[in-house]
Amino acid sequence: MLNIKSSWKNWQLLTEQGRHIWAFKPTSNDIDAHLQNVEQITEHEIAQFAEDFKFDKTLNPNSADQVFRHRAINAQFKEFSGPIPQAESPEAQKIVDGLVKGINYFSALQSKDGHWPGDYGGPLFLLPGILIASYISETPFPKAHREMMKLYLFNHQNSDSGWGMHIEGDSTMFGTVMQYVSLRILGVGKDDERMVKASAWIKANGGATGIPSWGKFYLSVLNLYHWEGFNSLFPEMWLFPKWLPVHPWRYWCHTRMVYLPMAYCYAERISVPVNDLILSLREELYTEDFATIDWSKQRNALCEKDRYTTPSGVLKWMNFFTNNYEKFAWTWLRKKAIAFILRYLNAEDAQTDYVDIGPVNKAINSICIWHAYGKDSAQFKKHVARWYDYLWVAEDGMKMSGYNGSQLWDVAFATRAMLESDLGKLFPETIANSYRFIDYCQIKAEHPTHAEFFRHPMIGSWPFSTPENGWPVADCTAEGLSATLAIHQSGLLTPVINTQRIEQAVDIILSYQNADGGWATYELQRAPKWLEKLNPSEVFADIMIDYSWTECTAACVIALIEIQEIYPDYKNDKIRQAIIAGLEFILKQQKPDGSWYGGWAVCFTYATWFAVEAIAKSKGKQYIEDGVIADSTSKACKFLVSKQKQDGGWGETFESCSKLVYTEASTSQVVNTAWALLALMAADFSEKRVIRAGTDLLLSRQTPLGDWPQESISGVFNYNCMITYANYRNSFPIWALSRYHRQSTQK
Ligand code: LAN
Repeated sequence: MLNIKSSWKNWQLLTEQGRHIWAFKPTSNDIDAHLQNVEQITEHEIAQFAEDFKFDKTLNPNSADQVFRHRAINAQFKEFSGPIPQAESPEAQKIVDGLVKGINYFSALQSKDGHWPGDYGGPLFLLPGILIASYISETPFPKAHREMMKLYLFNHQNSDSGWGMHIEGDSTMFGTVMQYVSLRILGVGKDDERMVKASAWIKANGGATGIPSWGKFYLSVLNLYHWEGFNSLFPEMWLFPKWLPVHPWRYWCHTRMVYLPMAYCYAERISVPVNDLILSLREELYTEDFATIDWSKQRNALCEKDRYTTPSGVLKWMNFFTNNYEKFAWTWLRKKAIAFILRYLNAEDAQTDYVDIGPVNKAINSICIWHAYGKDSAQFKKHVARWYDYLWVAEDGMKMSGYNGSQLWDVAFATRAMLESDLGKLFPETIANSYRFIDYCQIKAEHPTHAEFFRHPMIGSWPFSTPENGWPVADCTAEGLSATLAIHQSGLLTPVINTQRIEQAVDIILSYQNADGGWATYELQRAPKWLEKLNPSEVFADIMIDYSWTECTAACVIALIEIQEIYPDYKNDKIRQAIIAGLEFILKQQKPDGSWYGGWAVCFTYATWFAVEAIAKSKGKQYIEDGVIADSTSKACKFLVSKQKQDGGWGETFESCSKLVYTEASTSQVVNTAWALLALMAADFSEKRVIRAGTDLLLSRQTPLGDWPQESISGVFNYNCMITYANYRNSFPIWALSRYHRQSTQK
């Protein structure tokens, strides 16, 4: 049906309870069995890769997940066979047809275990990390993988020959040096024309001494930079008393879990032995002779193209102290710190079944574990097996995902989107599969080492990806709960998630509320905001503590309001208070122009949808005054209407996130359009033609099978790095159409 290039057929996605592994010509569908086999590949097949993974970044740097989707569609797609409900008018019928087609198409992408696999690439500093881990440990990826990685890296080279932090970004020193080194590790020669130009880009921009600190870290491990030129990570800080506001247990968990293994590598001054490749790279990356570089002067050197935040005076002062401390660090104290860090690393690996919290600590933990226990250790082998969980194949090659997937998150949105109108009930099998997955993902036990290593309680919570990852997230719990309630309310199946489990989820959500009334991501805000002054990364903002966010708060408030509707007797007062404080937090975040800034997707349309959804849902329930609700939502609608494009749609670029001002895309984007529409409909916006223009745009972009095109990148983290959410192009248009259908048939 869909045209599949021959190499695309050879790459198959194996899935098991949310875990995904891309396998080249697998002989078995069993993931563990497959990982035992070294893939065989011929020269001819390699040559074919170059043909089949040709990708033109200048058309759109975002791949459309065709390798996965085309196979799934050809294998599983069936035209909708049931009778399509008849609407009252031809105009209404168009919505019904588009919606049924959209859900039918999306259902064909669902895997047997109930989730929606999808591309979660975008950042360009992740694959280099895992390649460096494989290089230092002499554990190369199979040839087929290596070839695909090369293609990916070259496919994302910008026209100025450099690379960005992420696929849509302008070239930076971080992006360029990391991809350059990765390609050299993968065996590309320095004389390859593309490499010659990339090396020239690096030198023209001052050379690799100006790479940001995370790059300085990786280069030091590779012996391409000197640890002396790296600000001390002061490993002893892990031995601080817990009450100190600067103790790292208080950091945002991602920051904590990245600086932990970095501190181990720093304390051990890990670096690969010099060899021909390293010697050559030392010449390819710098404008001056490597031997004469004054390393201590490079600690704060930074290429201006990379700068996003500027280190504070407090941080500089602290660096002065810790860098000097290195000169006379007490051996016994350092040993004690290293021992603690290693125990913590092992605990994180065990708690996550070696998935780890994310792609960065996954790579660096692998390096530490290899260093501590060796290549043949059971621990290191378990790490290696999980490297594959993070790899993804699309028509632009093989990339590293920003997580081990977005499984639970996507299932929750897809399910809620489908069930928003009655038409979702035409797909009972899809819903039943989703429910099985949601049931499977809810976390049912604490880890034995949970309290010792600063973990927030998690029984009853949902993670973003899979239960193995095992890091509960506040808003993922809320989405998991809302999806569960939507399924229970649909009456399509007999509930297995019982009242006790629902109450556990509610309790977890309550336990996550911050003193400011908002909800953060994985944990409570554990330290004051001034800790941000110690942010050592020049490329990310607001990473030191877990902040309350509009979207996370809105998701939690929405789930709690639903709980009050369905389980009015459960902790009624407490939940009521939580909802009120949450709503007040959201109202406080509204900008004078009526919009909200979104921290986890692009951008104002995303957070405005979440906020309006929560506020509008509270209408008539006496949590806050109805007048306040009306003011806020009408301002939000005014904002959205002011951003509607001529063609009826909305479109934002990623620069909305990094620049903090609404930045209009040149064309409408289906995902932004869907968010804007969901907000307007939630607010019951009276000018229906505004809404109809938006739904018409969605329908006009729908493909004959029921898909939508992959347009610009939708996700973001830490303001400055973008991330792909491949399933958003289906779940949100479906959701917007469902809501339109529901509202127009209700009245
Ligand atoms: C995610 C993905 C999901 C996201 C939402 C649930 C959407 C959000 O509402 C809360 C925050 C959360 C859980 C989130 C946090 C940061 C993550 C984990 C990511 C964007 C995926 C990748 C990113 C992680 C930090 C990437 C590694 C980079 C570092 C700077 C460590």
